[in-house]
Amino acid sequence: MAVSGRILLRITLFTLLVASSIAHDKKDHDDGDDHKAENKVNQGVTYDGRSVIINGKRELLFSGSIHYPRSTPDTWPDLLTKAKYGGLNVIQTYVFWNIHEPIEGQYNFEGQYDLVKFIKLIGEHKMYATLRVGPFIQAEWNHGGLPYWLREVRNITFRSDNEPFKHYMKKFVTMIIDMMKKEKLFASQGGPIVLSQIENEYNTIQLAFRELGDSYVQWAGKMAVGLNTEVPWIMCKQRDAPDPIINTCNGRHCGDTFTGPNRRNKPSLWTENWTAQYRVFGDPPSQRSAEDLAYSVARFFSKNGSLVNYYMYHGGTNYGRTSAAFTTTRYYDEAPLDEYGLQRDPKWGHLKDLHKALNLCKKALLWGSPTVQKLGPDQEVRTYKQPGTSLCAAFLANNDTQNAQTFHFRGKQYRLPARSISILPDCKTVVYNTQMITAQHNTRNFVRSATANKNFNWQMYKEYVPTQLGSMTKEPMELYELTKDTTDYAWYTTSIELGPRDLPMKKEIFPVLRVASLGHGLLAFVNGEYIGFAHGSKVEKSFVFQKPVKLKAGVNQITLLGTLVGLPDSGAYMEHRFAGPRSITILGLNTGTLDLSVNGWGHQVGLNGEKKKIYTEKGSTKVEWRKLSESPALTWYKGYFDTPEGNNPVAIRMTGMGKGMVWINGQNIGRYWMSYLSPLKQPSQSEYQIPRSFLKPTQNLIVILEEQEGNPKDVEILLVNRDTICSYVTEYHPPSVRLFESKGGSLRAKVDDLKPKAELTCPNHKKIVAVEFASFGDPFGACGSYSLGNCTFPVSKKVAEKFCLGKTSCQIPLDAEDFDKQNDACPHMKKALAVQVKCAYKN
Ligand SMILES: *[C@@H]1O[C@H](CO)[C@@H](O)[C@H](O)[C@H]1NC(C)=O
Ligand SMILES: *[C@@H]1O[C@H](CO)[C@@H](O)[C@H](O)[C@H]1NC(C)=O
Ligand SMILES: *[C@@H]1O[C@H](CO)[C@@H](O)[C@H](O)[C@H]1NC(C)=O
Ligand SMILES: *[C@@H]1O[C@H](CO)[C@@H](O)[C@H](O)[C@H]1NC(C)=O
Ligand SMILES: CC(=O)N[C@H]1CO[C@H](CO)[C@@H](O)[C@@H]1O
Repeated sequence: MAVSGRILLRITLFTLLVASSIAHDKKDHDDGDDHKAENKVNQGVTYDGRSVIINGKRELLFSGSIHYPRSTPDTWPDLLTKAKYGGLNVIQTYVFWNIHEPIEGQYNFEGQYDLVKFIKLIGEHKMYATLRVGPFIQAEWNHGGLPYWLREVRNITFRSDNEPFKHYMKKFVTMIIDMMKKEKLFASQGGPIVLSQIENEYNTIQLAFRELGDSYVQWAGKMAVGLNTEVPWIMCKQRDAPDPIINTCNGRHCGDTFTGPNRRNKPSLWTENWTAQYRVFGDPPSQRSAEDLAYSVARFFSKNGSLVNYYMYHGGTNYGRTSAAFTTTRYYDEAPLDEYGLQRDPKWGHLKDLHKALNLCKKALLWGSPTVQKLGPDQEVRTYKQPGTSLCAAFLANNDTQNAQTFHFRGKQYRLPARSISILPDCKTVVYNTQMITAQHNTRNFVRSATANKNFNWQMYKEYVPTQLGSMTKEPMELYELTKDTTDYAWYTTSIELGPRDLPMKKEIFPVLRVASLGHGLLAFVNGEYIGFAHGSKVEKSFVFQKPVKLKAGVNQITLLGTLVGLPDSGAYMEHRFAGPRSITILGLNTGTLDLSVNGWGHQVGLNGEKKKIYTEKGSTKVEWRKLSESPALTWYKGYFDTPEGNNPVAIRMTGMGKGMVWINGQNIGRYWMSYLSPLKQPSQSEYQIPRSFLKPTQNLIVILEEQEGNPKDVEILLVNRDTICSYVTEYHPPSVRLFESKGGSLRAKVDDLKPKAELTCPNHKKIVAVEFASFGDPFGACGSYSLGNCTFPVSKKVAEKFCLGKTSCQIPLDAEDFDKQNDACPHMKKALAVQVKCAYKN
């Protein structure tokens, strides 16, 4: 141990930690993370200006958001294992009030909603948990997590100093905290929960409530602290978080945008670091590169940060009707674990390496003192040193977005790519650069299942379109209030009597039906006949439907189907949002414009198919299904399929469909929307996850409700894998951080290992069955689509095959003799090696 006696005196408090983490270092090999959280916490949790303190020790916390209702319980252990292996020691989740208490006083904590089981599993995986109770959570979740019934409480104003709201908020928060305490889940009781959050990004709406906003924050803080959890509370995006609550940062670049804790004795914590951007229907895919994410996190930790949380680490799926208005069913698919729970590389691997690099700096970071030195207009070095010891860690930052830069630091020269940070856990050795990925890459494949697509035997049932309904009011009723979040659909009917002289004379001129709606979508029918569909968007929920219609002399029935795609989840006064048809007129009649807005409207909540639950085996017998023929609007389709072969995740691609919902064996897998194209002229989401736990071996019932004129004949069931893996490494690359160990502040690694090499590992112990591409020279492109550059060693593929074929994991050193260096076609060029292989189970 290289720690001198003098330091031991200075830091007696921390010697235990130094000793224990060195003990950890010894056994670390491949996953080498020296921060295996000992989840047995018995001295509780506190904090100081540097970090959260668990069991009396400062900690670097690498946290990821995984939301229990966005995956099925059978997959939780796998997700948590992958998170832990990715170097996380904390899992953060919201608590979703509206699924737990859908009807006032009626609770549901079963299955996917089993919060206690999820938190316990986090503990069993030896990780900590952050519980974001909210109870307002936003989270692109239906109604931001607030139950619909809360809207109907007299005189309620959400999220303000309002007695009815405070009453229900306190009641729910207290119930959740009591439930956690009863199960001994707080760290103070030996459980995994080390932090809890009250409210959520309140600063963004606080001004709207003036002094009632300020007093609400004070009240919420006091109420939370009064629950005596003995672990710290946090408020994200809350400058004025009352003591002792820690204000934390949410955003993309908290290292540069966060103004810091509001007290010197509070640590700098980053509770939401967006791993991408959530998607709404109509959006193109979202990207956030592994390099950019790594840069922001390295920056934050170089500036006193001690906790980062990836929002999301696994996004998962918004099953059923759980997503907020217009949000896609897939959630943060671009996270380190994709929608299907598969490792998205290089994001997953590059962050794993980053965590390892930061952990190698842990002692210097947590007990050293920081200095900053400018080395140029866009270059600086941040160093953490403990005087009189060898502890020293440095972060070299090149903020020039265009050019690589050369640094001189402590007598050595370092070259940094544009906009990158290098991490030197001993102030000498670069073990990681945010821009140079040594982790492998992969691409996702959707493969048509051989078993499942054999014979769906599709049948159809056309939903009944009512023309005259009771429950009359003068004006059409507001749609949220009408549906009360029990369905996405409500019918509106009215009728008008026209004389022959009201109608246009010429045959080819039609009157126009015009409906101004507050959202979200609308189907119009005249005399039972489908006229068309229109919808709003996330940004502008209201829209105008306008279509020529055939009217007849006599009584005409106008029928509208108002549709919703989730309640809103953000902003002030959420209880005062409205949707549905507002102003209905018929233009182009001889008598002029006819206003039907106060014509007297009948209503019906929900579709007949929903009422009869025809998406279940039992309910499906209650209507008469026909053979697939034409595809009219608003039709149900029913078929059967056998469970896809193997054990890869399963998806359904909704080719040929418009908009609607899918049920598998009676369970709603979410809303699909193929007809809403992104600016790339493609659906925002074409594949929809089918959890394996919803399936039985054969004869799975699939029921689709299609609102538009889709036809399911081209729908297909797919198996999802990431079995195409790649490596791209240059001669500039730092050695893989995974090879290093730390011994009391100094680094250790085998010298042989320090040379750059391509490293590949198949998922799930599969084997490399083919080398699909290999070039040592100047290859370019991305995993799945590499191309040869101007210079390549012809033996590249043979070399890759020699090192990798038949193996689960392989390494190809860039200086391998097999490359036949005598015949170097481009001797003066710094070269790269790109390899792409295919993994499979070998029989
Ligand atoms: C609702 O608010 C109004 C105006 O503030 C007040 O007069 C009334 O008593 C309140 N009703 C209830 C049930 O609290
Ligand atoms: C980090 O903490 C040190 C010591 O408390 C302080 O002097 C310094 O300003 C902090 N740096 C940043 C970027 O917050
Ligand atoms: C890098 O540039 C950004 C944007 O100009 C700035 O906010 C940040 O402080 C800079 N960081 C460094 C290390 O110079
Ligand atoms: C190949 O060489 C040409 C001419 O020097 C150059 O323009 C091109 O960018 C090079 N291609 C690659 C992939 O480096
Ligand atoms: C940019 C971004 O993704 N922002 C999202 C971060 O996560 C919260 C979830 O609480 C969303 O509300 C933000 O829109």
